[in-house]
Amino acid sequence: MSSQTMLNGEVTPVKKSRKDSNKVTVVLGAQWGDEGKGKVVDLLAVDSDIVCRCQGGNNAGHTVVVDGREFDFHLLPSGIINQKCTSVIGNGVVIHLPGLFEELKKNEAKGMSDWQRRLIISDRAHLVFDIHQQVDGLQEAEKGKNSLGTTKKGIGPTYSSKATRNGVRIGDLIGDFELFEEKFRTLTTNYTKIFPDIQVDTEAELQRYRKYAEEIKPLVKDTVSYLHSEILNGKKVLVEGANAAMLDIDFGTYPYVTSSNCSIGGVCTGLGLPPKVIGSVLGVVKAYTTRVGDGPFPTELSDETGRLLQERGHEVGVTTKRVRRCGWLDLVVVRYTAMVNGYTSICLTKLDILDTLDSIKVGVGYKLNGKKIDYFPSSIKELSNVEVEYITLPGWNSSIEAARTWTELPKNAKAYVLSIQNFLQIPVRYIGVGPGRDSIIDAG
Ligand code: 2SA
Ligand code: GDP
Ligand code: MG
Repeated sequence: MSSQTMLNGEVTPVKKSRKDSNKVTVVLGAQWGDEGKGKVVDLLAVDSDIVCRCQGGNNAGHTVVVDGREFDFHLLPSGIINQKCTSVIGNGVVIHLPGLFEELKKNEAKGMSDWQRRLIISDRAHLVFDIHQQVDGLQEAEKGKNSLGTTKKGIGPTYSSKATRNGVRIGDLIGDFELFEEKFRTLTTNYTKIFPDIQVDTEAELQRYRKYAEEIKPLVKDTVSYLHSEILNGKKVLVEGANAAMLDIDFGTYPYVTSSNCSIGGVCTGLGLPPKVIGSVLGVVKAYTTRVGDGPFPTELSDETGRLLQERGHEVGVTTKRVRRCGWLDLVVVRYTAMVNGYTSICLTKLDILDTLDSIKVGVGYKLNGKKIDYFPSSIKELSNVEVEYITLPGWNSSIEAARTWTELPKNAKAYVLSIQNFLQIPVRYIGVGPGRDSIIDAG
């Protein structure tokens, strides 16, 4: 029993729920994305009842490998293949319905069944229309050499529509269709005024969306109340962050970012969860760094080692098939994102990709104009000009793919992990040694 003082001064006892200790687990990308969040979510889904996406759209590409079969998820939470989990697409997500249905069909063909019973979509989530995707492409083309390297999935334009209050939500689609039609026509009229080259067959789109409305209706819920009551009922909730902190619209390398909050704040706003229900925050860190798209990347390697990481790591965009830029692990970046996200533990992925290196560098500090800096630059110009201070660690020159316990790792691999843990002062809980579901060490 706890107590609470009421305004009139009387003390009223407040019943403490038995389930007040039931906390939500969050998985977040700690670099520029593609750290291997999908695989970790798939692993943690085993002990979860509900897996949620809170932001982003089908720009994301999350890979899960089960018994040698590869699944790629874009809008669907990676927990969807777990038969006992309910998957929630939260209010903060932007949904391209043709893309969602295509993704469902593709995964059904790979053996994912019974998803209708396990998928819930927020009525507050915004819709990405084809017109948003066209605008994304046109805006990128207009920027020319200053383009951002977006996925052209319409993410930026849709979040813009949301912010300017011209957006159309799932709830509009399944509600009064006349109102939906009005909103859709306003959106397309506005866009065709700004971009006369846009191709849109409004009548055909409306017809298509009338069909989608029927298909989507059984899946739509007020996910805010749903999640609150399920948490109170003791259900275990897992949140899968998409993209990553360095792509966060506020904390990332703006403007070379995506258009949502991919850090911890996006979990609260994208699902309607109060901070007090959040328990562990797992930061997923790749053992080196990659970035797809434009923007500064202080530890980037444009040499043989960069190519080796790209090839050994199969570093290719899951959504766009673009080759990812590769470089050394940058702990200045991870320390900064740890500050924003408050990781309670780290999952270090793709350590196996470093197996063949004689020595490995890790970025541990930045200098500007010869002087060490103790902040993470917000200016692109500054970040592009930092001089990275590295430490060099010896490689282990052997395969760690078969290791399943901490003790099975070679001495130098352990030293690499420990130096990351010491620098960040955050426990490294999991270590990825291969793409498969089982290729992970739980260091406890
Ligand atoms: P957008 O499309 O507006 O979100 O693009 C803005 C920037 O965000 C980057 N971005 C990503 N970076 C890494 N991975 C992402 N998902 C896919 C993947 C990417 C792909 O898993 O590989 O296939 O290319 C992702 N999504 C967005 C993007 O590159 C821009 O820099
Ligand atoms: P996400 O966007 O963070 O979910 O990551 P992606 O799926 O875009 O990219 C991560 C890639 O690395 C995928 O191809 C995964 O199958 C693979 N992967 C994840 N963890 C490991 C690991 O520990 N070792 C190896 N070799 N591959 C991994
Ligand atoms: Mg990805």
